[in-house]
Amino acid sequence: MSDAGTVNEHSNLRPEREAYYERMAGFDLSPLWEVNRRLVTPEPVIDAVPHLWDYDAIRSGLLESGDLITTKEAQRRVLILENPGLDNSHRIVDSLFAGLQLIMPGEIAPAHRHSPAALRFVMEGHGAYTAVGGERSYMKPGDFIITPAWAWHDHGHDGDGPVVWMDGLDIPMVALFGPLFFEVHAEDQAPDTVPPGDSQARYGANMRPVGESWTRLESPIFNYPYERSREALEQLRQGADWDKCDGLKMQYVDPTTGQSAMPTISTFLQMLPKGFSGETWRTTEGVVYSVTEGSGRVHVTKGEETVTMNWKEKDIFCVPCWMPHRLEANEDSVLFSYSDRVAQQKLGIWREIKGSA
Ligand code: 1HN
Repeated sequence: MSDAGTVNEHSNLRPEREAYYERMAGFDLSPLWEVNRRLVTPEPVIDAVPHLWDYDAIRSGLLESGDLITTKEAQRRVLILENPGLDNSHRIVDSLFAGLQLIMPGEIAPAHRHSPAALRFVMEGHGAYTAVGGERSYMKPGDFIITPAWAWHDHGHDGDGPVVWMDGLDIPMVALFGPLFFEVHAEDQAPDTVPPGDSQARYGANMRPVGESWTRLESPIFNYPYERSREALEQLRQGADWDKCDGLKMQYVDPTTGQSAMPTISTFLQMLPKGFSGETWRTTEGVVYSVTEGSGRVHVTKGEETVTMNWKEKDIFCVPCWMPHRLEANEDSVLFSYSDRVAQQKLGIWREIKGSA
């Protein structure tokens, strides 16, 4: 691999080289030495920008979609969170999709399955359920729910008032490799084959059935209720040694392995105490934050520029790959987040720098 210096030294050969490149292009070949600096950059070059979606500002527009299209017609009534730097490519950060989904009382979002995996994080409302792999689970604000790749799932709502959740999917990762598959179920609702609460009872009580060897890639728990995760944070804060960047940050895990609850998406819940002023952190993962409680600020540096985004309950914001950022909290705050950390770790490419180093 020659470097740019070598190219310059022989710049008198420019016309011959250009002619050569053109000839080789005819054979679908191109010279690495002309593109290597752009192909493998010394540091990440990221088009995605840090951005915040103000829930109060978008909520009425989201609810309006309920009058414009039914869940039956839409299949899923979702507004996609488009990163302003990524050209409407349906990504919130390079590797992840995010959307806000609305379901109204009496509606059914019909059963289907797809190769991308999904997570739900419930924003508001009561009475909606999701059925995953034949088991129904009612969704409450703050609950984190997994829909594994290629699992049948449908949603319904037999309560009152709108229910909204955030959808997080690994669509861009799957699209990069190619194997996007989608299939609609013959019936609107896949048959209930497992009694509600079954997976919690089997795997969510610090026990597991004897004699079973689990072979799935994702956690057998598919609903992580907020009240339990929140209670854990509340208990831990008593003796917490707060992380200087993250406050008190917990990762959702598969109880049978201790590994990430999902194979491609890492998921976290963290508490920042009132007055928290975090140190700078940078990581190669793209992160999506959803504010569960409280308010504060995040300062994110992209290139020469630092932006400050003020967040409050239900806002969603993203921090793309390798952008130094730090969190501050005005009051006791809780943040849910998801990222591509576990996928990067499996590929051996994940990095982080914590503190001012
Ligand atoms: C999907 O199936 C759901 O099942 C939500 O609720 C968002 C975004 C893209 C493709 C499929 C759902 C989706 C999706």
